[in-house]
Amino acid sequence: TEYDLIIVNGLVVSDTETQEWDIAVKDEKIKKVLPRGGFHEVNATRIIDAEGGYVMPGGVDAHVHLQEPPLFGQGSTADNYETGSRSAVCGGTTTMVTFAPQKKSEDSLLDTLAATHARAKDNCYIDYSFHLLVGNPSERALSEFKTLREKGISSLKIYMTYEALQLHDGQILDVLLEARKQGITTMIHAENNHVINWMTAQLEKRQLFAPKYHGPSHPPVAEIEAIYRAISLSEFMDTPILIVHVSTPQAAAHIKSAQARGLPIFAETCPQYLFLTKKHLDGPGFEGAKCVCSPPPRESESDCDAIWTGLKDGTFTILSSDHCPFRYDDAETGKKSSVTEDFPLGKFKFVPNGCPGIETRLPLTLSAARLPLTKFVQVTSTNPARLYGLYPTKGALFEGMSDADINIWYPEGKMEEFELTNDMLHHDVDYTPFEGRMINQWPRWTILRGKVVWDREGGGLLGQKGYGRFVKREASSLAKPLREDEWELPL
Ligand code: DUC
Ligand code: ZN
Ligand code: ZN
Ligand code: ZN
Repeated sequence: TEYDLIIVNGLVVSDTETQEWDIAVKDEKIKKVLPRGGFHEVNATRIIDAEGGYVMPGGVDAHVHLQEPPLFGQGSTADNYETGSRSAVCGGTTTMVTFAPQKKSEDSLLDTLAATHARAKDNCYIDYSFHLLVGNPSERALSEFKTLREKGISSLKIYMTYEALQLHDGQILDVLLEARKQGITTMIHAENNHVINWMTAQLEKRQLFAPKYHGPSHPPVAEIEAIYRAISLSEFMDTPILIVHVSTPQAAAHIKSAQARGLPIFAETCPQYLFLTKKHLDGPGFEGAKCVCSPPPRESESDCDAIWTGLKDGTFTILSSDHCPFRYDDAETGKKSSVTEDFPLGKFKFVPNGCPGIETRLPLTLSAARLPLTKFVQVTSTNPARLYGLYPTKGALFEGMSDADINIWYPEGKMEEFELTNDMLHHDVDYTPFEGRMINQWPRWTILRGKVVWDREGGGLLGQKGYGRFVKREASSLAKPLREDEWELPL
């Protein structure tokens, strides 16, 4: 037959427009796109009738923690490459960029990359790449940036907080300078570790240990100051950065004004900061631990509103999950790791920071109906692909160029509103922080390189572990230094 698959009667949404197009797929690629009805009487192995539902490029989740050792409090992350990517595909994400974590005690980033490849290989349901997490910017590590680029890794992440990972400002400058030379984009977790430690000590002195005190231990100023500092260091080095998981309106304002000055400052936010507030950290007993992430959910709905506004106005380039799952009850002991007899509500400082969310990112956000559809596609697929050198193979549906990674949603009004519960999800985690929310969208079909890997009405998960492959990335097509010449010491 002429095509492997034709998708008809869809409303095709790209990052810029919505059109009544039909799409033909051949050999894993988008082969041809024609106005509705254009493939009438054309041969195809399979035809899917979208019945007026949205047809969008598959989700790209550029912030995912899988199979990581304890770095953010007690305990390792719950999902491995198999369960994490399985959860992703069941929620419409077809490409993920996870972290390859280099510990402070390790010297070589190439060793870190090789070890992470081994964890992912033959285990993924979706396509994947890695951001190298630089825990130790040794001379050796810095000298390896060039080889990383050659191996298809065009982004790094660094932390300004967490004892296990924190880099000081001089080390950050070392990383930014070498990243600039090699055309690498640097992601920064920006929170002030000294402020967090000081607040934690103040709270403990007052015998305040419950999960909800995670909130006050990470006050807005810790984020606002560190983000302003990160922007300052980026401007000094003329090196593009992406600030991950921004949660406060004031930090968003710093980012917006830097962007208005023309600086290559990019920012990310996550569903946690759109949907959760401090009241979710204040559940009965230890329940609040389910919403412990860093930065924490903020004060009120008006903070969430400001983050939605930042997505709409372009302050935030991407919306990622920051899927960083930990089990609520330990799988082996059935116990909560930081709860003891002396501390029946646990100690917030030991609760590992992070929430699961790789499967719920797209359905929750689309169901909220607070973004124009084109903006939704931009921040969840097209922009992460552009920012991290995957475009237009990923993040678009261009004839001859793009992989056939496609989500087909239910037609407007066809899906009854339903309650999201953890037992619907496919991760290896015993809760979701979004339990009980009413939603009205879920991908009906998800297609990865031409193969139907999720069919909600026809068996659910159809993809296979090992079908997902490593994608070599190019340099970012968004993030570039302002000046083209080499950085010179200002004298
Ligand atoms: N924040 C989280 O919530 N989890 C992982 C690490 C982080 O910075
Ligand atoms: Zn310091
Ligand atoms: Zn982080
Ligand atoms: Zn993270």
